[in-house]
Amino acid sequence: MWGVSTSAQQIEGAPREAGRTPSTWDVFAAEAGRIKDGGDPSVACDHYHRYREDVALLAGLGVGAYRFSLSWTRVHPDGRGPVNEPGLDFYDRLVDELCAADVRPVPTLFHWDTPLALEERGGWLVRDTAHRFAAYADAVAERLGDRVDMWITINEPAELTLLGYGLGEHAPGKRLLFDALPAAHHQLLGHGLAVQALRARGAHSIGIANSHGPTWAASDAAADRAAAGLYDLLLNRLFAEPVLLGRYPDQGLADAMPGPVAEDLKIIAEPLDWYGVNYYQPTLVGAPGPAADGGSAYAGITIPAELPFSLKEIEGRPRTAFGWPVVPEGLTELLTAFRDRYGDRLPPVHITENGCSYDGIADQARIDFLDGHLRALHRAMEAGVDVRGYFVWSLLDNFEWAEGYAQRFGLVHVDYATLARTPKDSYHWLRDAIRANSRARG
Ligand code: IFM
Repeated sequence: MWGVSTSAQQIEGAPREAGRTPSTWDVFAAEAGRIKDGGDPSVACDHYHRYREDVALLAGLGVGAYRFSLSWTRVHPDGRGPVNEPGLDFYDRLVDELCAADVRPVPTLFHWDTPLALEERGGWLVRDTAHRFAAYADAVAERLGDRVDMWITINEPAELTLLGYGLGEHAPGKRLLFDALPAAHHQLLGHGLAVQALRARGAHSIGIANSHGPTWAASDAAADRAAAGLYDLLLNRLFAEPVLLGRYPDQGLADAMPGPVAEDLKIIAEPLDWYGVNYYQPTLVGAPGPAADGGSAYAGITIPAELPFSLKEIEGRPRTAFGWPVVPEGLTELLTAFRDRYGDRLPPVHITENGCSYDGIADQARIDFLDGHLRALHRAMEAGVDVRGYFVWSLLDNFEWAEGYAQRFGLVHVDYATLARTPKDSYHWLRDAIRANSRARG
């Protein structure tokens, strides 16, 4: 399955249309100094009004599937019932348009934009949010379930936990360090409850989109290897193992979680039809430096010295405009490691995100990136990993969170002054690759 991905907060704009209320990101972006260059998502790509043009771009690209997310506050402006039908109408129209263009709609229910009304009551630090999320999943499935058969519950709970609640670099801007762990548990619980809600509405293709990457030790020294193991625990195993194995990878982590954890894990481990992996890069990890260093800087984010690891630059690789190293073979390594780690507990895999930021419409560097990663994916498949789909991040240049509009991940260029869309060279390259691949497969 070939697809592309986007998310509501990053492309839609129209923050007050049809009864929508603010999300955590609307409020966070309005605070001085939070977003590079002072950008905010209030217009973004204006996809809310231009979705027909964007669906035509999808059809022209020839993808079979489109992964988008719903803005929870369009559906539940107060974070709870009753449903705001005019808000849900937008997704009804979008799904109709996709079906008419023969593009399979693949909605993600939650991609970081928590309703402000829920954040004010504790957000993902409190258990109630998981139950509110399940009620929202039920409402969406009731309306769209006649045309949608493939669902994603949540996107990258690791990033929301680490960047949003741990380090305060993303909304909701809390700097709780390890006290952020309950946010991970409640997102995972919300995921499990949403799987139950979707299945009760007849859904039969459900997955999660977790971000994963190999973690490499900066050296063979025991302290570096221990730090890399800890980072692997926090980025990969903390989010994969509850879902795939029904347990936390480490008793210390389980003990840090609130509520009836053993009972919750049974819900979190509801069997999935497939497992979504978002892959961008490996991480090179070392022991923490001296506190006087003030921590390590990584992709624009400062890892405080009090955390038990430091992140290092991977040298000798091409870099994206974001400064991220380009390491396609990390995708092969990651997928084969997951297969070895989880065996038959790992369902078929979809790559739910992979992509890069580069400037320009003549974007040969993006073509090289995609080409390299598709070859790496192919090698994982040859090694026996059951991969069913590949979704490029992203269809459009868009609001890249704390980076504002500085990082362009799109196959389609967006002129933010005029909102004109211009397909880049990579769009045409991918269209041809999809065509050739479909012919090869008959
Ligand atoms: O833009 C983000 C997306 O929202 C989540 N995954 C990573 C992308 C690039 O940073």
